Amino acid sequence: MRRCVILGGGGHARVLIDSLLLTEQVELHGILLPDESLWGSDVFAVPVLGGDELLPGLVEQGVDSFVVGLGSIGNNSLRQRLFHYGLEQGLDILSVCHPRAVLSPRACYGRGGQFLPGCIVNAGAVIGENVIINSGAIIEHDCQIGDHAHVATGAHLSGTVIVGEGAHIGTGAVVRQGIKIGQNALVGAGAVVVKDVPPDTLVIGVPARPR
Ligand code: JB2
Repeated sequence: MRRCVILGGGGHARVLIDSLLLTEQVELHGILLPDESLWGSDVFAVPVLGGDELLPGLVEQGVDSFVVGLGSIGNNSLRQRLFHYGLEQGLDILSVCHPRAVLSPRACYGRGGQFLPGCIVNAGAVIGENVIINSGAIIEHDCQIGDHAHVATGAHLSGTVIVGEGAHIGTGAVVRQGIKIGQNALVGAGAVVVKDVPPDTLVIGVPARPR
């Protein structure tokens, strides 16, 4: 059985722990986070051990894997940094797949993907590394989702949408088929995207426009 630490212990980590406990294939050794006032507490009985600096010592104690436990709404750079930090310690990054996620066997999945309750990834999709497909999100056929991107709760991507590395698709957003969302772009909650979104651009509204 894998022995895993979770980096982060807030709202997103609570959902991940729930999924991991349902699969029963991982021993959750502990949580690392920077807020000293929470050290010694727990999340669903998983102990908060201390800060990220503990990680090399935990590896010596037999921890072999990690999960990036933050949602980092609107800015995926911290998730990206923690992904590389864990790998640099020699750990494997675990994927998290809720038993009620629907994942096509004819899609491709990078390391560390997180597939939360009720999400759908359809045939031919290509999902990068360290991607979050949050609860109820739909990734239609042949979409491409770049590394470190986050498709938030209930967002719907129609077929053949391309999402760039580090982009964030907000809660309940809808993206028309064939649209390209640039690297590190941010699509606001509830937006309806009918035109390509350039890199590093925030779009909001219906239809979505740059702000
Ligand atoms: O450098 C760090 C670090 N910075 C913040 N290293 C580690 N290991 N952890 C870090 N954190 C921790 O991330 C904080 O101490 C806290 O435990 C957690 C952030 O929690 P928060 O609840 O603020 O955000 P979240 O990213 O877990 O969840 C947000 O995004 C989800 C997608 C929430 O808005 C959720 O409602 C949402 N579903």
